[in-house]
Amino acid sequence: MSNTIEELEKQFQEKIDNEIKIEPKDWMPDDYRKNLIRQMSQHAHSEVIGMQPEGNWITRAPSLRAKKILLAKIQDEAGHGLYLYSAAETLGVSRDQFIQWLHEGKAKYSSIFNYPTLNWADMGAIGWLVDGAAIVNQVSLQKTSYGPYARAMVRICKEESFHQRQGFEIMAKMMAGTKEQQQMAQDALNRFWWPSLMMFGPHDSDSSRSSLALKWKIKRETNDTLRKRFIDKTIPQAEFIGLKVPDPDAVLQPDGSYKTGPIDWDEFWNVVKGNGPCNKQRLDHHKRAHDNGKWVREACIAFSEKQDKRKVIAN
Ligand code: FAQ
Repeated sequence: MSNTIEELEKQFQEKIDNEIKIEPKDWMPDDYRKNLIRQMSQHAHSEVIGMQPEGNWITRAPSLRAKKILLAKIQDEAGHGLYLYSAAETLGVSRDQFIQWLHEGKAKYSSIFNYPTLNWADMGAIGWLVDGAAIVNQVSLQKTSYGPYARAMVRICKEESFHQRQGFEIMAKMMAGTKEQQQMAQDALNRFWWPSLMMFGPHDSDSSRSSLALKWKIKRETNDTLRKRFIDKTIPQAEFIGLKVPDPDAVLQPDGSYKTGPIDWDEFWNVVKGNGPCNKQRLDHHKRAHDNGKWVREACIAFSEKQDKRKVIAN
């Protein structure tokens, strides 16, 4: 006798409550699948669009060493996008569909990548702050309830922590340099601090997706909890190399954590709605690259079909 929806939902929630991973062929509620498709594809798009602000600086890196490291880092981000698209495809949506939703503006990517990178210090700020924020979020997501997403996160976190350190190294080097280099580092922190805090999403009270995502353990911790963890880790790092976060209200409390000032949520929603400084540029660039890569995709498919035919003949 087949199970009723209520029974299936109950069994599903029991698995989640008992920390048993949900795998692609398992039964899952439609809304669980939809929420995962949305979050995982947005996460994948963020990794890929996130290559653009840094890609802009490969040809202008100040040394061969810096160029090699930046190239490797950006290549890693492409890999993260690929793991995440593959993991998201296990939910029954094709890669082409994900890209189409991105191009039509139906899928989002992280707000942070709509800010421009003006000079080399911004490479330091992105690695240190943006990858630093991404890690805090992704370490938590290693325990997400969907198996393929959790496993992708484990690998991504290992690489992301190297990225964070390379960014901090750039900032530390600049702070040990000339007055002008120190000013550039401080200016980069001033511009990227608040957008990095916005990466964690709206306050918990305004986070429409959180309650179901937490019940289903897609998200393991709230936006504000993760944001606070990032703030408490990062302010001492800034101070250690002589930088100051651009928040006049930031105060160290007796328990070792920081009280901070208000985030400009109007700016956040404006960027999320497509009106940030680089939204149009980022999406146009992605569309152009996708169109230019059409012949490569076609050639790959033609090659794999040819290989398949050869196998059939050989057998
Ligand atoms: N930007 O209800 P919530 C990286 C949207 S990876 C744009 O709180 P949720 C690596 C949200 O989609 C960075 N939109 O939503 C790297 C929702 O809209 P919707 C990416 C945002 O999903 C480094 C609405 O606001 N990481 O950086 C943002 O429960 C360097 C309401 O929000 C991930 O994607 C935002 N910041 O929580 C690469 C991690 N925040 O869809 C290159 C996985 C919120 O209903 C270089 N994602 N929104 O229309 C998550 O953990 C969650 O999706 C959150 C948002 C925490 C981002």
